[in-house]
Amino acid sequence: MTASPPGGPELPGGPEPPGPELPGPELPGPELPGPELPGPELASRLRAGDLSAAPAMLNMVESRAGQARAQTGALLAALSPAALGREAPAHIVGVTGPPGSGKSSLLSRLVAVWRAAERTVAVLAVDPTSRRSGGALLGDRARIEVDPRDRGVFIRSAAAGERLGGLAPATRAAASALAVAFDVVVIETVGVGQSETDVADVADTVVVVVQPGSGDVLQFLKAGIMEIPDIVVVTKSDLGRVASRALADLRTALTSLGAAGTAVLAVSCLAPPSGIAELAGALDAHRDGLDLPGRRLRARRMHALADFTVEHGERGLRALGGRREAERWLAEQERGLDVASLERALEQRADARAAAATGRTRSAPPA
Ligand SMILES: Nc1nc2c(ncn2[C@@H]2O[C@H](COP(=O)(O)OP(=O)(O)OP(=O)(O)O)[C@@H](O)[C@H]2O)c(=O)[nH]1
Ligand SMILES: [Mg+2]
Repeated sequence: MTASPPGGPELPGGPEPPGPELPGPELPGPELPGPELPGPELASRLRAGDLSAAPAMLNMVESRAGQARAQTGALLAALSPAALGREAPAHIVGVTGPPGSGKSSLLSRLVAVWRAAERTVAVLAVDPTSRRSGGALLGDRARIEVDPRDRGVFIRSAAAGERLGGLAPATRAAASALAVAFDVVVIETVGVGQSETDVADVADTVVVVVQPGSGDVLQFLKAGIMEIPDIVVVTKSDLGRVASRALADLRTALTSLGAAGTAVLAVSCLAPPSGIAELAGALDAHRDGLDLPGRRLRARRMHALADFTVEHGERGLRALGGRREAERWLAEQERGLDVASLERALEQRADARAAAATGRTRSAPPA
């Protein structure tokens, strides 16, 4: 008899690939897809709740190779609500906030609460270190800490999108695929403003994290730069008065904006942590009160538009009559369409509009 792997619980579902795949090093996936490429195969493993399909799925959606992109389309189609017969069951949570506000520290604590409740968790941390924004000062940045033997947690750094703090299409695809297999899917992004809007396209619940003494969020809220978050968290409440002051200011601001119902919570992640269970409760409460199909439908449409924009650029958007017009048109499309079908529909519309415009110029030369 051979020794069993240390701490490795037996997983159903056939031979396991060698090596512990969860949570894995926080490195971007290799450019070349692995042998597991076929999207439908990965989709059925995720549908069966096989969490070990997550790394291969991530590698596939992050690959820019043509074959991988086609397989990603097939994966998303196989995991669409039309194919599943329902929305993917996970709670997709977006966690966003300025660099160093304490997002990763908070997630370490939240993941522990979720795991204690036996909920499986996937975290996509959009890593801005290679980008202009920086992030917490090097060395001051906390990693999300989890038990490396725990196969119920999957943590991966995702590539940042083109825009500062924005979401790459791969992150949207990964989040919707992970939502089929995991109980909670978290997207951590740095920034407030654009990234908050992007993450709101994807997440069921958006948490904006601020640290005491930073007025950014207050200003963004008042200036209307930021949409009203679903939940605001003031971190580092161990700092005392400055934290309770931030909490009170945010509550006042939200009330004056007619959003008194938005939960504002204080947490501390220093041992012993505080406010974490309350936050987990507020997240559940938000999710319970949500029009989930409506939110996910919007997410798929925004995902298709993001993919289209990456593919065809600003010129493509202009062919659609601009972003607003594209969103308006998408809102009229059939509810059951998956992301790839929506993207194809956008492409056809852009082509048709471009052809019509050319026709007009030909038949009506300028006077
Ligand atoms: N006093 C105190 N410090 C904290 C708390 N939470 C986080 N910190 C510290 O704040 C710094 C930044 O924390 P992170 O969790 O890395 O913040 P982040 O928002 O994920 O940072 P980026 O990902 O770089 O944007 C670290 O030095 C943490 O130790 C807290 O509750 N209290
Ligand atoms: Mg972080």
